[in-house]
Amino acid sequence: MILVTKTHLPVRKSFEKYVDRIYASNWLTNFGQLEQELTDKLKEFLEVDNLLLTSNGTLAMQVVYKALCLTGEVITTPFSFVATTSSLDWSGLKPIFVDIDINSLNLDSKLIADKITSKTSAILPVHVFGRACQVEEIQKVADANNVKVIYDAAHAFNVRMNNTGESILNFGDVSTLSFHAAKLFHTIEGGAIVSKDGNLIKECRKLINFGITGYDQIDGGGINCKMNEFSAAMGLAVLENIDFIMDGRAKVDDLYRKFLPSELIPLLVNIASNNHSYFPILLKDEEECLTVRDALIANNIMPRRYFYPSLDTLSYVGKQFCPISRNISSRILCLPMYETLLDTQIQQISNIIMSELSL
Ligand code: T4K
Repeated sequence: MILVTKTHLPVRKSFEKYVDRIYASNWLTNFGQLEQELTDKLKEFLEVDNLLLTSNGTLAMQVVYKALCLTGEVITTPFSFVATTSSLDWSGLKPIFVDIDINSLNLDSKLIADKITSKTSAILPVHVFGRACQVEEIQKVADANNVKVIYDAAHAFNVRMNNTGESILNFGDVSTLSFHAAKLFHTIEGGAIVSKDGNLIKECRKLINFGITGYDQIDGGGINCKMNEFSAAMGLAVLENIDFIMDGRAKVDDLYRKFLPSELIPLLVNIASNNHSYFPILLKDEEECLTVRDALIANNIMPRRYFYPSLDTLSYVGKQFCPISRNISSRILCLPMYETLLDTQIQQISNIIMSELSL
């Protein structure tokens, strides 16, 4: 079976060398030495000023909403994983959807201003599939309307601006990442909050540990979403192989582009690098999408409909309608993407797709 992705497992010895340190210290969670070491290594690797590890990417977002004291409405994209919307709902915030740009598949920055009201407290764009949003344009709208910008950067590990090499995580007020097992860099379950604002990260650090500020001091309402030491150990071991992972995925991406017609492959944005976190293809319509999917499944290949359904159709978001997102959602498929996918497998997947197309 070829699944849409395959967790990168470092060789056991590499993981065990960190696990041995956990056994030696008898310290399993609550800001341990490996959590600190991974924080430092990720800050250095990603070239960001402040980074706080969390237990997953969803709670990272919810902690940020709380730290920024968001209220009312948050403008966001309907084309994402459900956590982008559900995290708002869990925090008592109303998602207001703005449709996506057909090329980047990200929130269309030109449509944001029209949806801002007196209740809007923030904009929550997603760098979907690791493709950078129009960060400058979004910031202009946010500044003009005095609202915060939180990037759901769950897919955007090590994405950098083409002109400066700067991390995409440095834009907006804050970015959140997911380090789930299905991500190119992972800590089993995990996530991170990144911001240039050290005070915001300090506030988030308090919030992820129940609001505890000292031995017998609690300041405000917090939650528990710290990263444990076993997750940090996995992250440290995976980070040792990050070049292999990223180079391998770039080669898979190149081969798909060689075997598949460019009409199937959504345009890449050109302002930032591609981290090859996903390989989406766009079929003519939903019927063709399902035909291709079923043909792949019949051959034990499991692509995924990332992201279907369009989030503006969720039952709990009220009546909202984003036609471009609905259209894209109905005909997109993410093909298997991971560094150890074989050339022969990429060829086989491409052949099956080609045989089902009416090009
Ligand atoms: N924002 C965005 C834009 C996101 O995409 C996500 C998560 C979040 C926020 C929230 O972050 P977290 O709270 O999750 O940290 C998966 C992931 O669970 C989820 O993290 C991810 N996005 C989403 C896009 O994909 P599913 O339901 O597709 O997972 P699942 O179990 O079907 O796994 C997908 C594939 O990954 C499998 O076919 C094979 C591979 N896999 C998976 C697991 C669990 C492995 O090889 N090993 C594994 O252990 O959601």
